[in-house]
Amino acid sequence: MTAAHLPQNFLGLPEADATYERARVVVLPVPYDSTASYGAGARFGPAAILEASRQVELYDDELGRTPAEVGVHTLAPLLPVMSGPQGMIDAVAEVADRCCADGKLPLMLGGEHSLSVGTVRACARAHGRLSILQIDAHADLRDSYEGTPFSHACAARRLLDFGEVTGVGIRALSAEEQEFATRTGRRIFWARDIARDRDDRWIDQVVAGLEDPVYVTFDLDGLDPAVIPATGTPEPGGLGWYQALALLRRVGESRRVVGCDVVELAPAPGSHVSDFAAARLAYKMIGYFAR
Ligand SMILES: [Mn+2]
Repeated sequence: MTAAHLPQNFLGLPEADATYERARVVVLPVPYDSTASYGAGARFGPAAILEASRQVELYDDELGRTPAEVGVHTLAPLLPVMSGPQGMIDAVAEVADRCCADGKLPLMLGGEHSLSVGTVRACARAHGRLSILQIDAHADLRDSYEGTPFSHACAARRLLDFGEVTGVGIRALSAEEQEFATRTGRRIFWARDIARDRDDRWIDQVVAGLEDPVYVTFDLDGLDPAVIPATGTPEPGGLGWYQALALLRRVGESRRVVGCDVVELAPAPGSHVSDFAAARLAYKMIGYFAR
């Protein structure tokens, strides 16, 4: 059997086990990166994650169960909207609206970070004001960037319309973003502070500041690039693999997560390290959030 004949869904599940009707989680691949400012290629992220996900072990040794049993359906990749990022965000929101209305947990695979505005908007419409947890190297608090308020560099600023945003792993921002963050009292857990916190007390502090319902947006550059080197705008430092998992697990155990995303994988030819880690992370999120 060639790759083309294997199921194209997340985790390569048999189609009968991956129907929309019985799924608790709906995976929404969005291959789009029109506002990328440095390394483009996030448009290839969803396909790389889906491909790598076939190699992910379905049994989770940490949780002692098989998270895929909650039902995981994968939608067809969303076609790019040529009118620009705002139109693309609207298209994401429309699909995510349906998932929320049907009681599903949407898991969006980007694609650039601006797409999170679409899933967050849908989750806020369905569930009310959100606590948004943003794992990211970048504050993404610019009001506008390269002529558009819907750039990836403005993602967190746009998310503020739908609830409080807590940034984790942040280690790159402009003076204007710093000023805005200080003036408006943004909750930011700096990567440099997390690195010095040997007891991981920051995790308690992050979770304490989150109120139900919660949305988790995971920009992969929030992780140390030693874990996932293939992102459009890598930054040294950042969360280790087990630090990230510990945070996500605690959030899932103590809060109600209504939606999530994994964005900004820009696959590097010749290496599957990042693709596989991103797929594994997305499956970990299913295990922690969809119970
Ligand atoms: Mn980022």
